[in-house]
Amino acid sequence: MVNIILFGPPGSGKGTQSDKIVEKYGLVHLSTGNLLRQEIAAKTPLGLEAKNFMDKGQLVPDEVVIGMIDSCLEKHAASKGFLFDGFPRTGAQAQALDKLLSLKKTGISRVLALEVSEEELVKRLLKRGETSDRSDDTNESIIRNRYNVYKKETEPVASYYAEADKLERIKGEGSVDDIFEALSASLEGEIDDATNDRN
Ligand code: B4P
Repeated sequence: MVNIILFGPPGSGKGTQSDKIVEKYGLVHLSTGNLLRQEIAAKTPLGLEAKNFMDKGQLVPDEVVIGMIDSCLEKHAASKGFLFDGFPRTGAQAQALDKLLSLKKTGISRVLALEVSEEELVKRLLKRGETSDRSDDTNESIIRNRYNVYKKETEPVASYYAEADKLERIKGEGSVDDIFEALSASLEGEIDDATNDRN
């Protein structure tokens, strides 16, 4: 299995690039943001709880997202691998992911971290907020809160993967296609390596 994490602050292009990566490499896309928004749309108890946190730009409690990931891994047990988008976002989530993957005799192959300045992130998300129905994208102070939560709770997770020599930083500003090319260049080596390892 090849398991990739796409890491980065809110608005860095994780969702945008994930769609292109899963199409090219045939990985299963696991976006905790999308899964939570599906729960909200279906008005499930989990969705109603999550909405309270997301609307304020806060993280949803670890046990909620870890449970969602666990059931998705089970559902797609026979897949070639996973692309984790927006997960893990805390140290506890990173450790839980390692445990879940090791139970399946696999692990994280590579973490690609998109780097974008705060001002560019705010600009992108406010622009998306003009046309999307995402309530967390319409208010600048909520967007800045998401960024502050990222700096405090999520960014330190990068060093967890850097210590394991799995982290690669990629410039996330420029055209979508150029950024995808940089991600692909990094991934092709990784996916080839993983395939060769099995041979
Ligand atoms: P997510 O759904 O993960 O959303 P996001 O961080 O806002 O990034 P997204 O992937 O949607 O945006 P993208 O960068 O592609 O999280 C939403 C909320 O869910 C979180 O705040 C949290 O409350 C909760 N949540 C999710 N996962 C969680 C977890 N694991 N634990 C706890 N809580 C969790 O794109 C942004 C915009 O930029 C788009 O409009 C796009 O078109 C544009 N864009 C992309 N690339 C561009 C480029 N190169 N140039 C210009 N614009 C670009």
